[in-house]
Formats: sequence, structure tokens, C-alpha cells
Amino acid sequence: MDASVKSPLPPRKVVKKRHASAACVTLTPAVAVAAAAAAAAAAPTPAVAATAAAAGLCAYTDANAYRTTDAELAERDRLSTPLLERLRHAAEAHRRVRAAMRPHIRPGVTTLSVVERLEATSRALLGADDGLVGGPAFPTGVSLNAVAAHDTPNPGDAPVVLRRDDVVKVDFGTHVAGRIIDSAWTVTWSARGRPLLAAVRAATEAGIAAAGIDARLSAVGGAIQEVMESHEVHLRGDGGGATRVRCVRNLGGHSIGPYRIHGGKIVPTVRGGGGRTRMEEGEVYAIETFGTTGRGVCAEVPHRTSHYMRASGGAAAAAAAAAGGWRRPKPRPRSAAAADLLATIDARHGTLAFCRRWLARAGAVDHGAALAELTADGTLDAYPPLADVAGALTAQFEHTLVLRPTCKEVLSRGDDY
Ligand code: HZT
Ligand code: MN
Ligand code: MN
Repeated sequence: MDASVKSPLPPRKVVKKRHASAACVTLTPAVAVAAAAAAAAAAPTPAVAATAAAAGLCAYTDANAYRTTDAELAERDRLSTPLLERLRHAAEAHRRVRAAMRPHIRPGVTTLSVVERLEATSRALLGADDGLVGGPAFPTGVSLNAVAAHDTPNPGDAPVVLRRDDVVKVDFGTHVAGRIIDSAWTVTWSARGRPLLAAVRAATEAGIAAAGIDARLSAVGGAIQEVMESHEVHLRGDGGGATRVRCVRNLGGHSIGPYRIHGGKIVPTVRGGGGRTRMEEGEVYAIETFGTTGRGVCAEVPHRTSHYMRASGGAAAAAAAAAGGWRRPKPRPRSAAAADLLATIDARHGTLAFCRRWLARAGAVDHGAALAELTADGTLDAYPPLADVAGALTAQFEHTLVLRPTCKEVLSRGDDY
């Protein structure tokens, strides 16, 4: 099935919401709306500019202003719509999944029930029977408090129940035919986490504002840090104990490729990162920032890795590719169990990330030794949970955008964040 031909999404009931206009319910209206909104971004009267912004479209500014008017660029933009349709379809599913999840994410529920319900909703919308056609693009992160990223329950874990004062990062991906949307937000129910959330949300918006064709990645990082570190939080209930919010400096955004969550470029969240590398036309980026009341550095939490992904080939393969050749990787000696598990992973996930729960639901219940073998021999990379120091609170906001020739489109923008 070609997932781009006709969207399986049911029509939305509420049409007054901001994003109803950008919905990919059928492809023709979505494209027409996007085209109208793009025109609005190019010739912004206040009213049409507001429509464009609500659809996640932002005009380029400064040195990039010509891009919003040039006719050739507009033509190039039009030609890339098949790709964009898949991204928009995945983005609409992301909005619907998170809207459906919001009432369920509350104190008293387990993290397992959150991720299972979320992933079931994503599969129902995007590709119930084939994970490579559409559905979750990577495991659903539900990371609490000092843990910033890459936590999801493993089979057999003791239940973790959400509490009122938890600071919960919900990070999930959707994809349609390999076109990935990666977006995350943070929830909390007590007042103590609120100012931290506001800081991180503003910092992510600053990163989105600074992104653009030819923008230096280091400049995007600088814009993020500037806003994040202008915020203070009060950790004591009496309003005292002011602490400056810090960026988690070893986490950040990234480019995204087809079936590849990490497309090769990293978007720093502090100045000085990223060297002289620039963003380029046509690229898709996840812009994500993490704020913390802790040290600003996250370390891998040992012994409870849940996220894994096929290794991209390692240093030797990268060097071979740079020299102009691809060489078939040397076949590695493997146990039968490891070869079997790898066949399952290749068939169901390809180069998409997966987790141990997903291996168990594929029937590979007893996968521990084979998974360890494939990780030890470099076939798979492990992505353990990443945490700041004990007692720290961390928050995250993340959006996926595409650098179209004539405007940047914040694909995952919704009326929630
Ligand atoms: C890796 C493994 C996964 C990519 C970012 C991220 C969640 O921290 C270059 C920059 C899922 C995602 C990823 F299973 N990571 N976004 N959303 N995690 S990352 C990274 O490893 S690679 C950042
Ligand atoms: Mn993410
Ligand atoms: Mn990301």
C-alpha cells in the first residue's frame, strides 16, 4: 500500500481548531491550504500572516527574505509536495495521537499504560499491520524528573506510577513511508515545575525562529542558550532559592532523513557547538531543547536500556563512503539466536529505532542474550536513558520542521504547543 495515496485518518470532528485547516484528511485540500498559507507567508498582511503561522509556516527574514518572493523557488517548492504530503500526514497523526493521550496522562496512571495506549493509537492511525509503512517512528519516551530522554518501560519492569509533582517528558515519533515527525512536550501538575516548562518552551521557539536555510548550527544553539538561561526558577515553595535554568549542553536537535531519526547533523543547544556547519534547503530538522535545574550535563543511566537502533555502519563505513565507495560489510559470525533476532529487527524496523517491548510483542520474548550479542558486536547501537544529577528537574520541548525553498514549515505545530 502506498500510504501517501489516501490518508486513513478519519475526518476530525472539531473544525474550529487552529490546525483543522492543515489537516491531511484528503490530500487535495491539505495541499491547497498549504499553498494558500505559503502564499500568505510570502505576502503577509496581518490576517493572512496569522493564518500561515497557525499552519506552522514562518516567512524567512533578513538575508533570506528574497526566498519568500522568488517565482523559481516557488516552483521548486511545488515539485517537492509528495515528500511533504507524507510529512504532513505523519504530523497530523502526531497531533491527533497527543490530543487523544492528553486526558490519559495524569497522576495515578502507569508509564506502561501511557506508552501502550499511545503506540496503539499511532498504529491504528498510520499502519496497524506494517511498521515500515507507517506508525510509531521510535519508542515512546516517558522520562521523569532528572531523566531527560530515552526512557520507556522494558518488559517485566516494576510499574512506575505518575505522581503530581513529576516532570514528565513525552517524546514520540510518527512516520509515513519513512518520513519522520519527532516532537515532544513536558507535563507537570504541581506549580514547582511550571517556570521550568515556560523557559524550555521559549528556548525551543527561539531555536525554531533562528533556524533557516544557510543558518549556522552554532547560531541556532546560541539563540537557544540565550533564551533558556534568561529564565530563573524558584525551587523552594516560599519563592526563595532562585536558580538559573541551564541548557542540557550534551543533548540537542538533529537533522532527520528517510527512515533515519539521526540524519547526520546535530543542532546544539549552546553557543560554540556545531562548528561552521549550516542548515540547507530541503532539510528536515528536529529542534529540541532541554532545560534543567541540575548541572546541565546528562549521563547514561546504566542497566536499563530500552531504546536500540541499527548502527549506521561505524567509522570504517563512513570513511569508505567518503572515499566514494560502499563496501559490503564483512559478515559477522553470530549465534543462531542473534541471526534470528536480527532478521526480525530488519523486517519490522529496518533503520528505525525500536525498544525491547516491541521485540516482545513481535514474539521475541526471550531476546536478552541475542540483543546483548548484537549490541556488543556493533550491529546495534544502544541508547540508554539520559539523566542529569539526582534531584534535578529536566524539561523538553521539540518540533520537526522542514526548510522549504520559500518558507520554513513547523510540521508538528499544534494548538497545544
Ligand atoms: C536516538 C534513538 C532513539 C535520536 C534524539 C531524540 C528522541 O539523542 C543526534 C542528536 C530515538 C531518537 C534518537 F531511539 N536522539 N529525539 N527524540 N531522541 S539522540 C540524538 O540520540 S542523535 C541527538
Ligand atoms: Mn524526540
Ligand atoms: Mn529528536
